[in-house]
Amino acid sequence: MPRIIIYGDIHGCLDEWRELRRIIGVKESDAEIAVGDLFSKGPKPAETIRFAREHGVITVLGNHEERYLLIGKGTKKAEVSPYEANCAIGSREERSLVNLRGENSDNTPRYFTDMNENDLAYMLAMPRFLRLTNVVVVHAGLTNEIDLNSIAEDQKSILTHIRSINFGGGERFWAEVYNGNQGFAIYGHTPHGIRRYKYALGIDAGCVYGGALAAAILTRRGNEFDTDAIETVLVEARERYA
Ligand SMILES: [Mn+2]
Repeated sequence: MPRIIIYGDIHGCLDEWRELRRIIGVKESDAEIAVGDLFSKGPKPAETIRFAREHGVITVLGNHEERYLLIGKGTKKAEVSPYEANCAIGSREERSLVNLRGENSDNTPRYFTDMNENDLAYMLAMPRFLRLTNVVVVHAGLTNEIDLNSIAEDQKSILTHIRSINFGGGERFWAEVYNGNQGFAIYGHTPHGIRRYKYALGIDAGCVYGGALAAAILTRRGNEFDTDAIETVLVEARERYA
């Protein structure tokens, strides 16, 4: 039976990702999804993007891809702060490939020049979330106020950045208070390991920090997925990269 395999934050840890895929025994018929942050901090950024593209992996936009695209637009690195940026990724015309390569930019990450136009096109096409009937895949998380069918501009960066929120006068991790109104959420971004909440499952096990790379494997139950039977698989980091 075809599987849906969802990977946590890879951050350029391509060797661990290959090993994880080997252990899972990924087949042609499986669908692969990554929760975003394919690069930054880790050893093989451009190679990881290329690998994802060439293997037909659907990657949900992470804050690092978002930031990369904003910098490519000409926004100075220091000016890109999570909530003010509001994911202001412009039109396709604004995001010229020359700028995205960083050829006109002072804050050019080393790996810009390793990427080709297909890699960039892959990044530009990353969705902010993926809905799979009763499951939603998002990089960082959700709030109970967000309606993914009509998400406001100023809510978009929440999906790529959220960690704690104000709730009842105190700070709480978003997933502790999420009521599941957009579906069962599978997310990365916060490297706290495999963590299960009533309506969410975190799968960033901090590979780039010397932790592990995780995958969640979904099993179908009719048209939906059985969120009580999500299998998780982990591969330990080969070293601490960040
Ligand atoms: Mn992140």
